[in-house]
Amino acid sequence: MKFGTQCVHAGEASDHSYGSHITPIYQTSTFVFDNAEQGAARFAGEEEGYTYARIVPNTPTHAALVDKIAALEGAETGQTFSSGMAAITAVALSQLERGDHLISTDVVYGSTYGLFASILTRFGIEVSFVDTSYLEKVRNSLRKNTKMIFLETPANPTMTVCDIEAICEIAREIDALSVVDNTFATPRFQRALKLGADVVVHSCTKYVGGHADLLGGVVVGRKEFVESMIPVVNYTGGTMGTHEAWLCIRGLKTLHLRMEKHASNAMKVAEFLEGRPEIEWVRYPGLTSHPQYEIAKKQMSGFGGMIAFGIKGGIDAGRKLMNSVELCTLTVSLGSVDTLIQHPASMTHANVPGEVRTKMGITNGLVRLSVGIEEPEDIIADLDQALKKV
Ligand code: LCS
Repeated sequence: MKFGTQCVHAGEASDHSYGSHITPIYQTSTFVFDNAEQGAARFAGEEEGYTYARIVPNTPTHAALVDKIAALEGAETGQTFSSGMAAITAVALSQLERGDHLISTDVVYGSTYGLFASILTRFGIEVSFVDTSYLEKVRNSLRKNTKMIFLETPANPTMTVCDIEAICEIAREIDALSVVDNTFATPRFQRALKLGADVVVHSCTKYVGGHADLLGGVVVGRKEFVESMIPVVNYTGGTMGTHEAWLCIRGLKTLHLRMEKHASNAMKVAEFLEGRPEIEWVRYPGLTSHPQYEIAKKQMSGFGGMIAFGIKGGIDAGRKLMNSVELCTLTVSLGSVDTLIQHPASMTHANVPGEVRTKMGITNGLVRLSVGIEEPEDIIADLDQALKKV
């Protein structure tokens, strides 16, 4: 099946007891056993089936979502979580231990930075933040104990792109696990597993859900890898809500259509911004001016809906712009059907120390746009009227 058909059909689990067309919401915390022997067999892992909604495989609604997203990413299987951060935490806690070394893209979502820099290090895990857009910097940061390379591409919020195929090859050479946060690109535009990654993570809060009405996360990869996460999944309990799982299934049915519109709108908005005298620079992977345009073109089949830009006059001008938009919404998060604008240095990445932010290129003048699926003329008209007030 082609991608768009998979979005609509993959994983759908109609209920035979009543003949429901759509995958039902199994809004139950626990499952009834036919007899005591069956309960024991399920807990012993001798019989497949459901036991308790925190315990893998959670509920049939969760299982249907796993099947759908695994199909879209080309993975064997996966696991859902209560948020993107719960998903990343489970990957790290299940694979790393004291004395191991983690290499992470230096520009990552603020909470991912926080998890790696201030929580994993407390448990004796060494962490290096590396500008993964330079292969030699990745090679130079390898250690004997490097166990995982975590990539975020395009990176939040600078839109820096790194070469997934080349870095996963480096990871394979040293037997380290490669993990790609595919939240920005989605499987519509970037198939990280095909490019050689072992594991893909998503914040489902963004394009997977697609409507800014849920929190969720997912991890996909080989069956053996996903099974290796089960103790951490079951014992830490970052379980996705059943209603959220159902909303994600519903969201994914239109992922292909939404992503195509997000991307075509973003290209138009990026070109508009690049032509404006008030704007200092624009970073969108689809612009030839993007420093890693060639890599983006090689590994992405579309460039997504996220744009970063710098405005002349720095943060004061940026604040004026954000306070003057009328159609665009001033809020964090991303990947919703509506256009969102925010200031990473004081919002999504406020927890990253100032000097680290500056090194990452998250300047005080950087403004981030999550371009929605409205008509592009209206988004551009709103930015135009707001820029005139700056
Ligand atoms: N990975 C990326 C690339 C993200 O952008 C985010 C959240 C996460 C993981 C974590 O996902 P969550 O736990 O929120 O589901 N990014 C956000 C942002 O840029 N604004 O608000 C949240």
